Amino acid sequence: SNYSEEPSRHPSLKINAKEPFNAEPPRQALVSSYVTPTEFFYKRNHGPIPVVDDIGRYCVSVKGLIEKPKELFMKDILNLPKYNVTATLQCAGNRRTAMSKTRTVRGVGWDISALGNDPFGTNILREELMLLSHNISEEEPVSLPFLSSPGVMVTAIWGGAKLSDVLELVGIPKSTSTTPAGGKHVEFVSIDRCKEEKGGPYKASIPLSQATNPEADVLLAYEMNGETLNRDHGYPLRVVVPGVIGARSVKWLDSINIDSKECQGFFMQKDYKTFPPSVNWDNIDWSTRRPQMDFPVQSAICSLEDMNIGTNGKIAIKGYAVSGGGRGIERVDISVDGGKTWIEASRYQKPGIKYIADEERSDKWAWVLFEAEADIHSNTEIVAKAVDTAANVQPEKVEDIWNLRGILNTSWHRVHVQVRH
Ligand code: MTE
Ligand code: MO
Repeated sequence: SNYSEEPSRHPSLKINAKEPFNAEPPRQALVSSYVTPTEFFYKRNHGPIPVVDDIGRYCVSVKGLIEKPKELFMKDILNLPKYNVTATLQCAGNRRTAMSKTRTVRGVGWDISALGNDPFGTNILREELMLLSHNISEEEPVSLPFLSSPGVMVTAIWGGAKLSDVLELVGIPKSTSTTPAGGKHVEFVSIDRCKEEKGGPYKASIPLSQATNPEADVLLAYEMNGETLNRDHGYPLRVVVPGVIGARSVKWLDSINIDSKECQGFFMQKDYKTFPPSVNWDNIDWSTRRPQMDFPVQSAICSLEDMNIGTNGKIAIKGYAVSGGGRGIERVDISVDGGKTWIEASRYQKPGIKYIADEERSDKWAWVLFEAEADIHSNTEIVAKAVDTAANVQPEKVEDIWNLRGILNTSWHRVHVQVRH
């Protein structure tokens, strides 16, 4: 591994780990605009950023269960119709810190003094350590801790070719949501190298039915926010799978593989799965669960951190809400008394235009920003919860959805406010 050619990054990013580089923007930066400015994109990596300096020779090989395997050069991708899709990418570990604080894993079998030997300069929480010791004892590669507050999120205008058009070039016909799927999968393999794959590339897959359906808007993106994709985010080409956890949007694409089964890589089979609270690192059987795809309904308050305010403070409560699978946001409820009573926040995607959860009039793959105002006179807890168009609602307590890998913390988002007298 070689970290000597990392790109430069914005100084305001909160760095969770340096090598591989993992960082998130301050939460206020997230709600300052609907489309996240490129420098505030979160960065989630598992190895050094690859260097692709000869774009003329760069190609993606498409192979596997197809009649005409093919090498696609950048010019072939650029020749296809270009689509701009506004989509939110959210790491499955978004808001993990709060989940880590709530409960430790059962059957702790490692030395607490490992905390003093923190190689990452962060306060590694208990299940992250469990993961480390588990992986070490199994002689598996070490997975780095990745703690995060609500910032592992980005909304961008991704520009690129539709995967359904790319697959048509190699003879795979387009589908609709009612076409029989045939059970095949499309695997994306990266150029990068990571420990979890024992020095091999990062990879993931999605069902072929999703890949060939133009309506699913899966892109091979070469642009974000109207500019050439930068190195941190996958230059020259990355996959963007709208509506599912960020882990499936493979960066630095090297090859596409059509297979009869799901990708067997670490991040599909040994990570990014949820387990019931009874499962711990001693009794875990990864094969009992499917890889997580869709993101459940989520929201977070970004205009406030736990803080002190003056008396009679009017405060603005702003944040984001988003669901997976293209579901819209039906409602965002705000409480300024810890969840006893609620008011409804206003919602928008385009500033000044009321959001309507309707595919024709809104960006179905993107977050919705919300806003409410309140008068705070005493110490309290401010809470946000969202409801999506399928009437899914965020769970109240993080304890109820706790899972040992610390993913998908979508519990009510709470901010504590103290009034100074
Ligand atoms: N692709 C490659 N090749 N390597 C990676 O480490 N990380 C994944 C995904 N794609 C990753 C990857 C994860 S877990 C997330 S959340 C997103 O990329 C993060 O994308 P970003 O860094 O562009 O924000
Ligand atoms: Mo992620």
